[in-house]
Amino acid sequence: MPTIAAEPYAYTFPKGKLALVIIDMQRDFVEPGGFGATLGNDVTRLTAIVPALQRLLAAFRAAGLPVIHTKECHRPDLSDCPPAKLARGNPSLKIGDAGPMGRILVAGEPGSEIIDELVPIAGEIVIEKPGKGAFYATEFGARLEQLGATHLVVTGVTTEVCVQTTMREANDRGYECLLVEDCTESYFPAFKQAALEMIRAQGAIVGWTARSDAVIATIAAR
Ligand code: C5J
Repeated sequence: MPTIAAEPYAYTFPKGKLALVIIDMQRDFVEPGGFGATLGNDVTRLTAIVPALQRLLAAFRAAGLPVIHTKECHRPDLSDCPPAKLARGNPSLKIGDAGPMGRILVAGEPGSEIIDELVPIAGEIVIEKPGKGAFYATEFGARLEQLGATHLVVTGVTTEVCVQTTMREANDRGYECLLVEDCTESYFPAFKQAALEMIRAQGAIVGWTARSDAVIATIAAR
């Protein structure tokens, strides 16, 4: 089986079972004026991963492997946004309010779109999710089953929120997950580091972590 150098030990996957999952690389999280910024975060931290993520995405595309993008966003009438989520954090602009990139975290608005550098191409799956985890109230699980994917290379933002939640949901459903260290980022460096360590602790209790170069080397050699 193909093997990727990873922590806490080598990650193996059967051919034809691997998919790339890119979590929430949306303008609302990485650009000023979006959801991340309204919560008081320094969003510029997140763009550092874009070049590595572009290289990883290109490797999956070149190998003809499936790619799934997710977007955290809500219906325009906010019927899928729990009142608790709407009120949480006392943000300067709430979900659904008009901001510089359209209504905050609402599907179809410019802020909800994936950044230009990583924009999905024809054939790639895009999942709109109302929660932090990609499985909750979406067709993500069904699409993975259709693809026959059992092994997920997970990337995106933010490490300790939507990325980690999705990995935990996937892990409980029996998926083997690998988090790409230089293709995920947090507004809080300490939270990213803690999430990486939590995931791979106790013999990969949630999953593995690896650098993008190691993933690309294995994908390209298949
Ligand atoms: C957050 C996410 N942080 N994509 N969403 O609210 O991690």
